[in-house]
Formats: sequence, structure tokens, C-alpha cells
Amino acid sequence: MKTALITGATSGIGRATARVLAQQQYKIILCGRREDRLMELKEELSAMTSVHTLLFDVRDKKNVLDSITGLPEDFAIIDILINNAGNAHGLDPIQNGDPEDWDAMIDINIKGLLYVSKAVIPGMVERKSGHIINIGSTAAKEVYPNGNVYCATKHAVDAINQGMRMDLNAYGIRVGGIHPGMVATEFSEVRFKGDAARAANVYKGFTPLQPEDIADIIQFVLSRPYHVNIADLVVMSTAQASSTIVNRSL
Ligand code: NDP
Ligand code: 8X3
Repeated sequence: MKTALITGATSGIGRATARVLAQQQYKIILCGRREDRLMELKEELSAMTSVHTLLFDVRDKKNVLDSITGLPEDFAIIDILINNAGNAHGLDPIQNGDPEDWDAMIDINIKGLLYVSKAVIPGMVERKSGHIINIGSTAAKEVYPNGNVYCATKHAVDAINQGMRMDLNAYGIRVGGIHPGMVATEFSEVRFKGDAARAANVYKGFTPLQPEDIADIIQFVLSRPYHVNIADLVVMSTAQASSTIVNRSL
């Protein structure tokens, strides 16, 4: 059975993906910073499959590398990497942006993704086998007002996804990006620093994507025959036509 390492597995898209892949009997490595949630999910999924947890902040280069290279034998061969951990921090015009928010987004969404990838990819290259899914966003494809730095980090994920695919092509490793529009997760609560009312407003008046929708797509991408690599996939709710055009009567 294949082993999947999922970053950002404590919430939203990552957690839903862990559930779907556990149902399909993939062995799962759950990563995140919130230990209580990791343990809770491990307990839930262990009824279906083998689960291991890794507690790290993706910004901590040494901890990321030590944790992944120190995995127990049963989990050491990672077949699938889901680079999902990430968030937006703030939604401000550039002149009002908080450099702490910029650092967080750049360090987590770009550098963190790279650190995890650096820990996983050499094994895939050695085995000439693997599948990497990078979670971008519609913000990887277009920029919207006040989205400046978050959009920049997701444009970077898009570029890294393309670069990875080129560099790993010689080794038969599949690499693809999935770019969701608005998904109802804890994303907006994090973006607005715990302001639940403001976060709820983002999804008001229409049916947004649910994390399970993205998890199902990830499962679909992973289950294609080996010769099929879904390289780049944009998915929005029916109500959404672009980052800024949302039909709030649907
Ligand atoms: P959530 O806030 O629900 O989940 C974010 C996950 O990322 C959590 O599990 C969190 O775990 C983890 N994470 C955040 N910061 C760190 C860190 N420093 N180190 C390790 N893990 C971290 O949001 P989503 O599920 O929506 O987001 C998942 C991905 O999907 C992100 O990359 C996001 O940009 C992207 N996305 C989201 C969309 C949306 O509308 N929701 C749309 C398009 C893309 P913990 O806090 O335990 O560390
Ligand atoms: C998350 C979707 O529109 O908030 O990436 O950027 S959006």
C-alpha cells in the first residue's frame, strides 16, 4: 500500500484529504503544528489504515528535515506528497500591509513547501517513483485587490510546481498543481486573525467549495493510471467566476 505525506492535515483541505485517502487504505503521515488535532485524527483514521504523525512548523527547516528523514521504517518510503500547508495572513492594500504577515506567508507558503519537498524528493528520485501534488489557488492564476503578497506566494507555488515537474520528469515522478477557488475551511478565520464574523461573510450568500470537494479531486488525481499526470487543475464553486466575481444568489 502506498504512503502519503500530507502537510496541513489538522484542518480544512488537508484533513479532508487524509480522511479520503485513509478510506482508500493509503498509509498516511499527518503533519501540522496542532498536536491535539493530529492525535485526534490519528485515532479516527487508525480504524482504517496505518497512520503516523509529524509535529512541525514548516518554517523550521531543521525540524522538517529531521522529522521526515527520521521516519520509522514503516513510513520511510513516501510515495505521495501533498504540499498543502499554508494560509493567507491579512487582506490589506500594499501600503497598509503588515510585514509580519508578509513574512508568515512567504515563509510558510513558499519556503515551507520547499523545505518539505527537499526532505521528500531525494527518496523519490532514488526510487524513480513518486507523485507530488502542490496546492496552489486561483490566487496562483490571478491577482485580486488587497491579495498582493498572498497571491505572490501562490504564483510562486505555481512556478515551483512547473519547475518541479520539469526537473523530476527524467525520474518518472508525477507533479501536479491543484488550484481551488473559495473553500469553506478555517482559511478566512486565519486570514482575519480569528474574526469569525468577518470570515463567515466571505462565504455568505452562495455555496462555496467544501474541503471534501478538493479531497475527492486529489483522490481522483492520485488514482489515474501511471501514464496520466494531471499537471494543473483549477476548480471553483459554480457561483464563482473569478477571484472577484461571485454570484451571491446561488
Ligand atoms: P486551513 O486554515 O483550514 O488549514 C491550513 C492548514 O495548514 C492547517 O492544517 C495548518 O495546520 C497548516 N499550517 C498553517 N501554517 C503552518 C505552519 N507554519 N506549519 C505547518 N502547518 C501549517 O486552510 P485550508 O485547508 O483552506 O488551506 C489549505 C491550503 O489550501 C493552503 O495552502 C491554502 O492556501 C490553500 N487554498 C485554500 C483555499 C480556501 O479558500 N480555503 C482556496 C485555495 C487554496 P496547523 O495550524 O496545525 O499547523
Ligand atoms: C484562497 C482563495 O480567493 O481567498 O486561496 O485567494 S482566495
